[in-house]
Amino acid sequence: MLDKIHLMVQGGRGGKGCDSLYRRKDHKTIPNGADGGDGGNVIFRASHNAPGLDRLKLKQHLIAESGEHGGSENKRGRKGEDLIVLVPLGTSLYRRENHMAIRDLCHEGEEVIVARGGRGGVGNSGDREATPGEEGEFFEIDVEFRIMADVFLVGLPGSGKSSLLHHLTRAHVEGKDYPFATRAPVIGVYAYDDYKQILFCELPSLYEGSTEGRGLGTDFLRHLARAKLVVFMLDATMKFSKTAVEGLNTLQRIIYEHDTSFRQIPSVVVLNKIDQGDDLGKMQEALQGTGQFYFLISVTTGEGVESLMNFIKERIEGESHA
Ligand SMILES: Nc1nc2c(ncn2[C@@H]2O[C@H](COP(=O)(O)OP(=O)(O)OP(=O)(O)O)[C@@H](O)[C@H]2O)c(=O)[nH]1
Ligand SMILES: [Mg+2]
Repeated sequence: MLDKIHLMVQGGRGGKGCDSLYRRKDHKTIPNGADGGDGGNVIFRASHNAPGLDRLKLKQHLIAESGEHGGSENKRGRKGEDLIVLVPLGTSLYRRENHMAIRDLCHEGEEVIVARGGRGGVGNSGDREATPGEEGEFFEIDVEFRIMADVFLVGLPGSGKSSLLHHLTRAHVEGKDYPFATRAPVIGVYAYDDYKQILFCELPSLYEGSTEGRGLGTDFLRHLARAKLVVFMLDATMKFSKTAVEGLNTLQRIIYEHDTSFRQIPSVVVLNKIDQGDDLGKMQEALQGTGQFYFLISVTTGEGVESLMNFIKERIEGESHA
């Protein structure tokens, strides 16, 4: 899935004002040229039905319709149609020249004018001087999509993120018996109490080498920007870290180095596969020492999962009432 693209957007050109004279029977000339129509605006609108950014990428230059030229006999030019560009919820727009944010579009129907159409020219009626229409605004913009989910699963390779996601949401992922099986973010919806839901997102795995571009890199971490809660997934069988705390430190270092503001996101530590781990008492003690909320679970046996979910529900519900 492509989630960062560069586009050129341009408002429609304003229609020309008309320069026209009407000769009356008494030979007096009367100017009767009308104004041109304004050019259309380029508007970005968030929609659940929007295609991915891949589709927009195919059309790199988006231009709204021009206004019609003014006519004689005071016939005003029609305004150009606005060009409405549908983008998925979670899209952010930036001016390319200075990377200034234009707007985050996070709610259905939310919209912003990105390039205004040019004003239509003035016609000569009423003895004004006829003018051409103005050009529409032109901007180069960066369009970035970040997944809108409540809870992000961030973890060591093979720690059981896909297994947990599938267990909770029936998302179309499966635990795989090899690491780095999840190569792109996966979303699942956890539904409870008839009408409530929590959106989960599994991100590809991180480990020591990720920041050197090994494994799957760290680009996908920008999706965390709108996370309400991060779950740090560790593996009690210690395949990718010597101890639980070392694994946690690795994960935290990588995401906080990626963006220091991620430190503000509430988090919880989950040590999975306790059905297979040795020396759980020691691990628990070490985790206790980090001052983090933590849960010991096994997705395979279901142990601890309910307590974890009660914690998550409380957190997310608290967040939405805040
Ligand atoms: N014993 C045991 N095995 C588990 C548990 N949870 C997951 N597994 C197994 O661990 C392996 C990896 O699980 P995944 O869910 O694919 O792990 P992941 O974190 O999504 O891994 P990647 O995304 O591929 O890096 C699979 O073979 C799972 O069946 C558990 O609680 N206990
Ligand atoms: Mg996975």
